[in-house]
Amino acid sequence: MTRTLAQDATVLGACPHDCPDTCSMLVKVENGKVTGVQGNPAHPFTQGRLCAKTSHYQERVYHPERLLYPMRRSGPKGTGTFERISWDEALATIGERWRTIIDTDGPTAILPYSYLGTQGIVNGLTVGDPFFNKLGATISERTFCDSGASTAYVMTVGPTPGMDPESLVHSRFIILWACNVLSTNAHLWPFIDTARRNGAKLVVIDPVKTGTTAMADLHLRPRPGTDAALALAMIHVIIREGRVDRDYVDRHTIGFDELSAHVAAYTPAFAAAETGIDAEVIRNLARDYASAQPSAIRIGVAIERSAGGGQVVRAIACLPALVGAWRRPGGGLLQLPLWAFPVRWDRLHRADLATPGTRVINQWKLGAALTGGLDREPPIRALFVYNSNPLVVAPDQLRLQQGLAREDLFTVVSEQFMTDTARYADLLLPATTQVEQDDLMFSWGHLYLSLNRQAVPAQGEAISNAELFRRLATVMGYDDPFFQRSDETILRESLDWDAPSMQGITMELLDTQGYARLNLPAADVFALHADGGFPTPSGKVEMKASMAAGGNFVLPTFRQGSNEHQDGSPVPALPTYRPPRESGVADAAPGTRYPLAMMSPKSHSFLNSSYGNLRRQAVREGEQKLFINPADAGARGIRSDDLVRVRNARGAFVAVAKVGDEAMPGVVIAPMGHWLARSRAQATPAALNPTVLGDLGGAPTFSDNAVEVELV
Ligand SMILES: Nc1nc2c(c(=O)[nH]1)N[C@H]1C(S)=C(S)[C@@H](COP(=O)(O)OP(=O)(O)OC[C@H]3O[C@@H](n4cnc5c(=O)[nH]c(N)nc54)[C@H](O)[C@@H]3O)O[C@H]1N2
Ligand SMILES: Nc1nc2c(c(=O)[nH]1)N[C@H]1C(S)=C(S)[C@@H](COP(=O)(O)OP(=O)(O)OC[C@H]3O[C@@H](n4cnc5c(=O)[nH]c(N)nc54)[C@H](O)[C@@H]3O)O[C@H]1N2
Ligand SMILES: [Mo]
Repeated sequence: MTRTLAQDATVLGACPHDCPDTCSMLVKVENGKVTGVQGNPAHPFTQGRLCAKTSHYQERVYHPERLLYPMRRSGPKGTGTFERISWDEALATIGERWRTIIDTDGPTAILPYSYLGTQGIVNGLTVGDPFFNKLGATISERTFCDSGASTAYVMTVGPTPGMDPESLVHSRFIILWACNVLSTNAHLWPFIDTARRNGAKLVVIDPVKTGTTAMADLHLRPRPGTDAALALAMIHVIIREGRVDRDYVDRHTIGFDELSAHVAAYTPAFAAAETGIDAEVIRNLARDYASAQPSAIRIGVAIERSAGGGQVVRAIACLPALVGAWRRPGGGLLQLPLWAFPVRWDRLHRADLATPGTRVINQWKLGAALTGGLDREPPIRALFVYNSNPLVVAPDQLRLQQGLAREDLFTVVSEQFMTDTARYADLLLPATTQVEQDDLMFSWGHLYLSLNRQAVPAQGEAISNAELFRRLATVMGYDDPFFQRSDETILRESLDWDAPSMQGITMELLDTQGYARLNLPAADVFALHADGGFPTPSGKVEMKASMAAGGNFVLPTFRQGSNEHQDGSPVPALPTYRPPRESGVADAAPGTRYPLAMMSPKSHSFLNSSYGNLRRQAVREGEQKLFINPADAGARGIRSDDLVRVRNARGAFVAVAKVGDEAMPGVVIAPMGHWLARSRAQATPAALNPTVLGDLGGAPTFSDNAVEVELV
């Protein structure tokens, strides 16, 4: 179906970004151009507001540096010199180069690389999967975000939406655990605020002082990656002091007796030694959390970013059942309500098109994969990047730069902008923004589907990701009509419209309202597990995880995965503390003995590395900063605004020091998202980040990173 685009209109849209809030947007079109966007006031979660990233989305759309035409490299790799070519030439070149590579090295010499530049069902995570599965390319294992936490969560409570975030208004006690809500999940804040005004207590557990921690009644600052010790000590106290909801535990959990014996060693004193938080504070936290019902825990994605990050979530996921928090609206654990959406990932991803046994490379290992470091045949000869900017978001930046600079590597990048990664492309393909395409959005932070309608024609010769893969399929001669499905068909086929959660939702409703709440209980009565019914093998909360039985468990979702990210150590059936690998540990792994722990959390005005090149946001963020505690700064003769070099064995970058108590002693913070091309020493915090994966789900260990800092 082709729609005529109005010259003047307000079009119902949805934010495309990889963020829990998935805002419903009103896109104002005047004379055929977007002149402004605003949050949809009718949307119960967006509530009429957009954020520091997207409130002027038109500046992204009409930015003078938008990539608008296919281009071919005309200078050395990395310099960003390109000349315009036609789409026909670009596609023919790709076809030719790929066929030659397939003839000599086989299709696994081609590596796709993508993540969530846009999150839509049509153009997002899985858009290229059927094509690359059919091609027989190496499978790129995407464990960028929350796959460690998700694995742990599913092992414990199953793939349940758990809580409705809107039901937080009913909570009496809220713990935000490794979650910087005011920056990364801002539209959740009004619900927390309402709860607080109703008398709820807010605890934030974060090593860093942030805008969010400033709002807390209690801010606890554990050393990064020691959270499991804290959670296990809470369990210890709750059990030892008889604060368990016995009835709930007896009826809806398995493994309580084993857990009870297991946590004997996890005393508050033990946790105090590991986390640096006073034992009495830990006892009181456990008491208040248990007694103030309903109590809620919101975990951030950052919770998974250390060697034992998966086990942190295993321990935390046991807590709500222990105290019976699931009984009432406003109680339980809030992770990813994404599990509520009946998306037909199998249909989108088409694993059935892949040859069984196809090589898998984890995305965190791109630097090694391109430089022969994985020692696997055939070497990667072609890289195809879309929806991602690995040079800034992936670790091992130095090696990655070397790999991308390889003259014999044929790199294609589909982008909206000349990102750091794009500068290394042989061919650049222009991509549309959200106002130039249709898409359907699920959410990982609330329970509404949103429909995004194209508002204006595509700029220049930019095309959507879905169109890109239709064209590539034609070039490669794939005549299965599946590869030519229209956006509208993909959109309609991607949901299970017969699912109970979709009852009452139609395309027509989405088209007129822009969004629709899944057919689930209203927030006021949302207590899915008041009477158990967890989607685990036992139907209960598995404190002792049956899915750990084989010593290995891989999340069965849309995330392409393999077993290869497991580090070989068995997955313990009971939540078990695993100390950080590098940060703050005396017996750290060899080559990792640096005195300070570095974290690189999200920046308020950037969306991962997106918006790093937009003036409004770049001005707000300023230069790359490094927050450092006065004790650590003093010992190194560093004062605020001094330039410092942050280094470890993997690399170094330069930042402006900010001395203060935002950072706790022994911990430094380098917010992520700044672009390499705008950095001082051609490096960003990713240069220091380890490629070591966490204990579950191939999670990154970016909060488990030891460094040294010195004056430049
Ligand atoms: N403004 C903005 N919003 C975003 C994004 C963005 O880039 N910018 N990115 C989006 C994406 S992709 C994601 S995944 C989410 C992430 O959302 P969050 O998980 O909230 O993001 P972070 O800022 O990485 O981390 C949150 C907090 O966790 C703390 N933290 C880090 N490691 C640990 C630890 O080991 N223990 C504890 N207790 N705390 C720790 C950090 O200090 C930080 O303040 O945000 C989304 N929203
Ligand atoms: N140091 C550090 N590193 C991290 C994290 C961290 O907290 N610290 N967080 C990790 C996490 S949680 C995540 S989710 C990842 C995020 O990693 P990515 O998903 O790679 O995030 P972005 O940096 O936003 O890069 C997305 C790119 O896609 C482009 N894009 C947007 N829309 C489209 C489109 O429609 N088509 C095409 N072809 N391109 C498009 C954007 O211009 C942008 O350059 O980063 C991870 N890396
Ligand atoms: Mo993420």
